[in-house]
This record gives sequence, structure tokens and C-alpha cells, in this order.
Amino acid sequence: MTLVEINFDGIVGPSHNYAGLSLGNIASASHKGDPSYPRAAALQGVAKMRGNIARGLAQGYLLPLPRPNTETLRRLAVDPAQDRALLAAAWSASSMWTANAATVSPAPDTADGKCHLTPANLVTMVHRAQEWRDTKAQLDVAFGNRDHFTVHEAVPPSFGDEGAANHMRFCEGHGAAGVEVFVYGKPGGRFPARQHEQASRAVARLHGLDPARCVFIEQNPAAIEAGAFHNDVVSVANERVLFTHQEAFADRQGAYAAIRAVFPALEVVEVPSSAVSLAEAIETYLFNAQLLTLPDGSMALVVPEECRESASVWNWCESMLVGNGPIRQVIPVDVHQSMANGGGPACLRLRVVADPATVDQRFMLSETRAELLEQVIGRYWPEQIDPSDIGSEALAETVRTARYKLLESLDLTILG
Ligand code: SUG
Repeated sequence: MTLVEINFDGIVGPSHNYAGLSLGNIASASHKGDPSYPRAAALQGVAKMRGNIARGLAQGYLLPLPRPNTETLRRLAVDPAQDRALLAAAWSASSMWTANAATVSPAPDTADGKCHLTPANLVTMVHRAQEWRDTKAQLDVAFGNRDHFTVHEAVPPSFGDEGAANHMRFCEGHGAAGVEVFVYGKPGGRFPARQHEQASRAVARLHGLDPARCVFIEQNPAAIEAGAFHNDVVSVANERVLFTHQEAFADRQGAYAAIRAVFPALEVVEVPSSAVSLAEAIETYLFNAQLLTLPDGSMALVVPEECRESASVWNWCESMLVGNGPIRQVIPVDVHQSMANGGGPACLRLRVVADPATVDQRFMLSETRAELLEQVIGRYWPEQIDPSDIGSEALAETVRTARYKLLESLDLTILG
């Protein structure tokens, strides 16, 4: 058994659009009503995945969920003419951000030696709360090997759970036992605190984690206020490294000390507010990066292109590379279409540490399969969606057909 980190990226769905649905997500609010480009969005996602394959990393994907969601429309009795936001919710392609698909505890961390996955209930936002049952159906197939994986039900409401976006794992190597860190927000601010402490604690119990190797940390209310609606907007972890903004946590020294108490090898790469302001960090998504261990053991940070366009962020990256720290490369990628809805490179992927041979192979990416995805997307994904198109029966048919062609090409019509 060789346990490696596999990144499962969400394929951007054919209904990708900008509806301004996420209160507290600044990019989502500021792009509300813009035309979207689903084909370009999905191709940007595939290009990002291709980059990771070319780096010699294991790469998988998860599929778009069925949209428009007729059950949501029916259960909320949506009047398409009056209820434009609810209508858009039922059309949302938000499952592309698979960092919110589930929380994953790899086999070395759990009592029964299996990898545990709990789909996130995403109860705070109506367009996201509709995801988890379909997500679970997909996880049940992708991780259907019961000798190696357990897929749970989502944590029940009202405890909000947003999945891996608020979860970090520290370890000496991905296949070694880890320390799992859960970051939650306290309600009461201007924007919703989407991750509840009780949801995090329930996930830790469901996964059979050793309480002595779990750490629960409060997110800085000022970070939520500034637009860090998930912790992965202001920090990311990989192996022994925590790459974080100075203002990510309510009590930063306390947070680092609590992790260090159970994981003494912790290396904190902290970006001070004097170098990159919280606002700049959130605008560029510097921390919504994939911090990857490359086959040669060095670490690379895959950041959005937007980081290069900010003098303070790019200067900081360059000075980091000149130094002697653990992150040796910064690689910008174009995920502009996703970024405009508040989803950077890290939002687009769910990390699962597992032996790739134990995963359903229909979810694993190869060069050949990347070409296949590009062909299907190029042929069936709409080029552009204007907000006024949402609700049109012709577009609904295009979206359904596009998804079905993808399922067909991957031999996954079971999820139809
Ligand atoms: O839940 N945006 C997503 C972005 C999720 C980012 N994920 C992580 N940080 N891991 C959200 O806020 C916007 C949809 C719209 O407005 O049309 C949206 O759902």
C-alpha cells in the first residue's frame, strides 16, 4: 500500500454563472450579474489538473452535480419570474469547489485504519446546502472500496459544516499519522460564520480520530469580516508546513502553540500584515493555494494568476523564494472564471490521502482522459451564460445534455 496525496478537482459544471449568492464572499458579490464563460472555466480547471499531472502528482476529479436541481425548485416552490436568487441557486455550479465537498481523514489517523470522508452539509447557503446528497452518491462510487474507505452522512443541521476548507492536516509525510486541525468561526459578525465548532467536533468523532491528535482553533472574526468566509482563504497546510496570514486566527500564538504541542515539527510560514494586508490577501487569494510536495520532496505553491498582478503579494513571494524556507517554487495558474466567484486553486480541489489503486479508476485523471474531458467540454459546455439566461428551458436542456455526455464518456452514467 502506497499512500499518496491525490487531489480531486471539481470539474466546472456547464451551468457556471455569477449570481452573487454567497453573503460574505466578496468576489461572488462583486461579480453578481456578470456574464460567465462555462467552457473557458472548465478548460481552465482541466489545465490546472494537467499541470499537476505533469509535475508527477496523482490527480483525480469529481463531476458536476445535476443542474438545474428540479428538487430544489419544487421544494421551495420557486417562481422563476419572481424568485431570481432561488432560481439561480438551483442552477448553481458551486459543487466545483470540492474543498467543500467533504472532510477527509486518511487511514493512518483513524481508529479503524480506513480513510473516512464526511460530506459537508453546507447549510449556511441555500445553493450549497443542496449539494451534499448528490456529492455523497458520487463519493460512494469513487471511494466505494469498503476495505479502505468509509463515507458518512453529513453532520445534521443546524451545525454548519463546510468540509476540508476549514481542516488542515500536519504530518511528516502524507502516509504517516497526522495531526488534524479544525478551524471554526463564532457567529455574531456582519457575515455568517460558516463552520461551526460542534460540526468540526462531530466530524472528528465520526472519523474515529484520537482526541489527543486533534486541535480546534477559532478563526479570526476580523478575517471573516474581511471576506475570509472559509479558513482556506487565509491559510493552507502541507506536511509540516503551515502557510498563513498573520491575521488568520483569533489567537495566532495560541494557535501555533496548540498545534506545536502535538506536532513539534511544525514550521510556520507567516505572512505579516505589514507585507500583505488582509484585504490584499483576500483579493489575490495568495493563501487559497495548493501547497504541494513534489516527487523530489520539495514544496511548490500553486497560486492564482491574480497574485502576480499585486505588487505587494508578488514581492513577498519573490522574497520568500530568495530565502531559505520550505516553499521552493511559486506557480501561478489561470483559474480566473472560478476566482470571480471566490474559488481559487485550493477551493477547486479535495485532498484524499490513499493508495490510488483503491480508488474507482473512473475518477482518476491521465493525459488521455484529460484530452477526453477537453473534447467533451469543448463540444457541449455553453460558451457564455448571461444572468437573464438562467431559467431558460433551452439552456437547461443544454446543461443537462452536457453533463450526461460527460458521464457517458467516463462510463459513469450510474450517476445520471
Ligand atoms: O461557497 N462561491 C463559493 C466559493 C467556495 C470557495 N471554496 C473554498 N474557499 N474552499 C462559496 O461561497 C458563489 C456562487 C455565486 O455567487 O453564484 C459561490 O458559491
